[in-house]
Amino acid sequence: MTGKNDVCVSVLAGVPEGGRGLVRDLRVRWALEEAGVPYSVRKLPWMKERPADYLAEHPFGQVPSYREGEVSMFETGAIVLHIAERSEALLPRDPHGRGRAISWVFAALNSVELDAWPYEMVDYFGPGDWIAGAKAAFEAQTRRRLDRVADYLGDKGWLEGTFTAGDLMMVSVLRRIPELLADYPTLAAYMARGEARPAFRRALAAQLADFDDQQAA
Ligand SMILES: N[C@@H](CCC(=O)N[C@@H](CS)C(=O)NCC(=O)O)C(=O)O
Repeated sequence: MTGKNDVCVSVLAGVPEGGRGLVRDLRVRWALEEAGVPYSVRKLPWMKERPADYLAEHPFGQVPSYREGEVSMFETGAIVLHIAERSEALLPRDPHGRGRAISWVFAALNSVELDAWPYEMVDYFGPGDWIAGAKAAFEAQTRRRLDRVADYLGDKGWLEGTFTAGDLMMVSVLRRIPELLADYPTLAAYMARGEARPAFRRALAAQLADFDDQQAA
């Protein structure tokens, strides 16, 4: 039976091998698991034109989008914060803790991922002489961000002491650049702590289970 406020998340029906476990609907699935909210998925094919009804829901045609009754959202940061409103496991109720958690969600996306993304993507534009130089420059910029996150984390378990949506997003971003974490043992351990959370493991298993092999090529 479906209810009017049931949650539905759009996901990809398949991606190439290297993308499995990294598609961004995982962040939303993880938040839902932490908050104890059940959900269903709408599967979209990899690299295909999106129907008009989907573009009305997600203007860029990407995943994930999120529906909950009359609520229709896109962008992982916005969706995760929306889910976090439901659960103290993700967003502390005290104003200071809440403000710090929200800040870290934006920091993960708009400071760390913003710099890590060109580092990750530049390989797709190769080969070419400029690629190696660009890659090194993007790596250096990403490392400047990682230096600061590692310093701030120090020997704490989570960025602000207890796990929040900010950690969920930061761990999700770090998972895209594991090769750089070899030089950051505390960040590698932090990422592993995130990945060891039962809610993360359920979310990852669900993403992998939802891939349809015929469309994964
Ligand atoms: N800023 C967006 C990025 C979403 C995004 O890049 N989604 C990828 C999957 S991980 C996607 O749908 N790629 C296919 C495309 O861009 O058409 C968010 O955080 O939600």
